[in-house]
This record gives sequence, C-alpha cells and structure tokens, in this order.
Amino acid sequence: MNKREFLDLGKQPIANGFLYEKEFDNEFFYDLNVAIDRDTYLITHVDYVKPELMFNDTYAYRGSMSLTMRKHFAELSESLKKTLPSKPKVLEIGSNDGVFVKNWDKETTIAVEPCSNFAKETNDLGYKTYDGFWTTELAETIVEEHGKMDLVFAANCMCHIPDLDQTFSAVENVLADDGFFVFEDPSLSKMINENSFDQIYDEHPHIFSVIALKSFLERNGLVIVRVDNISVHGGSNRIWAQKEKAAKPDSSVEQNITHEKIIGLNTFCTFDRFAENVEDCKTDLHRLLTRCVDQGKKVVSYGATSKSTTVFNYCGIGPDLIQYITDTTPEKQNKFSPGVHIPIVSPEGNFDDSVDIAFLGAWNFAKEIKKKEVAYINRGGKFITHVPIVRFI
Ligand code: JHZ
Repeated sequence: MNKREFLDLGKQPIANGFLYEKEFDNEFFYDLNVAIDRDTYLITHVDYVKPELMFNDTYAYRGSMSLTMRKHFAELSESLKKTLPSKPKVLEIGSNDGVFVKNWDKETTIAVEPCSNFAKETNDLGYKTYDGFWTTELAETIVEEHGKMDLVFAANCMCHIPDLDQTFSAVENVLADDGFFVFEDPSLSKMINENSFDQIYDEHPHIFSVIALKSFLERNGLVIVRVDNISVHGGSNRIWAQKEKAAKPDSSVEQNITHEKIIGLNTFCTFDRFAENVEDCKTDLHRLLTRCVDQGKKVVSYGATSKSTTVFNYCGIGPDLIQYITDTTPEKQNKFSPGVHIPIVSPEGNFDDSVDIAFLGAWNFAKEIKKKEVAYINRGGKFITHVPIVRFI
C-alpha cells in the first residue's frame, strides 16, 4: 500500500488487554499512527499489531453483553432468512460468543473464531466452530468438509484483518455462485462526521468507506450489491456483496459512494482536518474532567470499551481523573484498564449514589444506558461524552 500518514494517536496498549497489577511491568505498547492509502483511499494503520497479541484464549469482549446487540442480530437473522433459500448453509467469520449464530440452525451453521475461549463456548453450544484465523487454507478446508455457503456473515470482523486481499479472495472461494457475503463494520463517514476517533485502535487496522471496499472486493471477484447504513456501534455500514456473475447492485451502492465523495472521503485534506479535530477533543476532554475533579466531584467511567482505551491513552486520562470504570463483563471486572490502569469493577454496588459524573466509554449505547440508569439521572447524576463534541448529556 502507498500510505500517507495523517494522525498520530501516540503509544497505545492492546485495547482489550485488561490486566492484573502484577502484569503492569510487561505490558505491550505500540505506536498508533493512522494513514490513508493513496490508491484505494482505505484508512489503515501505518503498522499492524500481530493478531495473536489481540485475539487469543483470554479475549474479553463479549458481543452479547448489550440488549441492543442481541436484538440487532436476532432481527437481522430473521430478515436474512427471508432473502436466503430454505435451510441455507451459513458461515460466520469471527463468531465471538455466538451472539449471531445462536439465531441459526446448528445443523447448517458453522463458524470461525480465533479466540479459543469463545470457539470452545460455541462448539459446546453445538455450532461447529473452527478455532483459528480466517485464511485461504481454512476456506479450502471448509469447502472440502461442508461445500459452498449460501451466506457468509461477519460482524465487526472484516475491519480487524490486516490482509484484505487474502480475506476477500478466501470468502469468494467459499461462497456459492448465488450466495451472499454480508458484513458490518463501523462507517468511516460516521467516524469523520462524529469525530469518533476512538473507533481507531489495534483491533481496527482499517475503518471502511464504501469507496475503499469497492476496490478491494472487486479485485477479488466480489461486487457490492447493497449498502445499509445502520445505527449500531456509533454508525456502521452493512455491506452485501455477491460474485460478479450474480451481482445486480441496487441504488444504495451508488448513493453511498456519491455521499462519501461529497464529504471528501477521497481527499487528503478531509483527514488532515479530522486530525485537528481529534487534537481539540483531547484538550477539551482533559480540561472538563480536570475541572470536575477540582470541584470535588466523583467521576467514573461507564463501560470498559476498546474505544476508551484509545481515548484514555491518547488524552492522558488515568485514575487521577477517573476513579474506576464499571462494566458488566465478568472477564473485565477486578482487572485494570490497558495502559492507564484504571480499576474496573462490576456496576453492582459501584454505580451507586456516590457517583456524580460518568464518562460514557460505551457512548454507542447511550440510549440503552440512559434508559437503564434513569434513577441516576433523576437524582442529578450526569454523563459526559466526547462524541461528536465534549459535553454533558
Ligand atoms: P462496545 C468491541 O469494541 C471490540 P468496544 C471489537 N473490536 C469491535 O469491533 C466492537 O466491539 C464491535 C459494557 N456495558 O460494544 C459491555 C456495560 O457495562 O461498545 C462492554 O464491555 N453496561 C470487537 O469494546 C462495553 O460496555 C451496559 O449497560 O468499544 C461496550 O463495549 C452496556 C450497554 C455495556 O465495544
């Protein structure tokens, strides 16, 4: 790739590398520099973190921890079933804790998951799960053992894989001639509009525009036939692709590409301006949290997200500003946040009357959280977000 760097997010740890105190000294850090590929306009990291350092048998993120996502995948599955032939053969790449596959038939659904803890979990549930990374070789094994697939699905997985050519050509190989490849990932247009720079961390080596995806998919025999703009994870795109011979793109594809050109996703100055906005956010957020602490407020964070790893490490926000982070995920509780080492605790007994202000690490679930924490809001508790600008909500 012919990369032009535009953003330096500094030294960063593994975003989901929640750790114990005894592990602090050996924590891994890397330089998070972000670039645009001059040929395809793909937004990508200058250097990639080795996948094995992020996706292994201690992976902590569980997709099913929010009601929003459980509902999202259940509804999507119902609608996909109406598009596909009856008893479709389904493959999910990056099945995590099974939040998507649980909506499908165990006999005809298989999965691929490199985090062994979760591969075991879905195998135990009865879904044949290959414990490994998505590769050309694995795609060939799957074709030999199961034949071609009517649906290849991936949610928040494609943008995690550094080598897109290998990834998409392996999908093309495993897909039936009239099959669908459907995948969702955070949208670059949303990230730029909302200044949600925390979508960028080790696990997201790319943030996709439709413009860039078109190049990568087409050179691997796949054509985008439909784009859905969806609200999950702060604004994502669901891409539908098919093999060249079966593809009949609808108007949503050209509409999205036109919109992306209008907002300048194919011009360098858009990203230079974004980098300036990111720097402003750092100053504003640090200043607001400092002011709250100086006023004697108890400030915590809500949701130990990968995104907040980027925010806290880039903005220099540690336990001096945020006393602790609450999170419902058992795998994250009683550990410390990556890099800046803020304690993580269960919300039970900790998101209580003593809290004055909560930074929304999980800002993408603001609606769900505000509904759940109505008692906190009613007694005057405040949330702070940095998306699209730093403010109380
Ligand atoms: P959430 C992860 O990013 C990592 P993160 C990954 N790379 C990716 O692409 C996206 O997901 C999709 C907690 N929570 O989903 C649960 C509460 O505590 O924004 C989660 O730990 N209480 C695969 O980590 C976290 O917040 C609640 O009420 O940025 C949310 O993480 C709710 C709703 C959530 O993803």
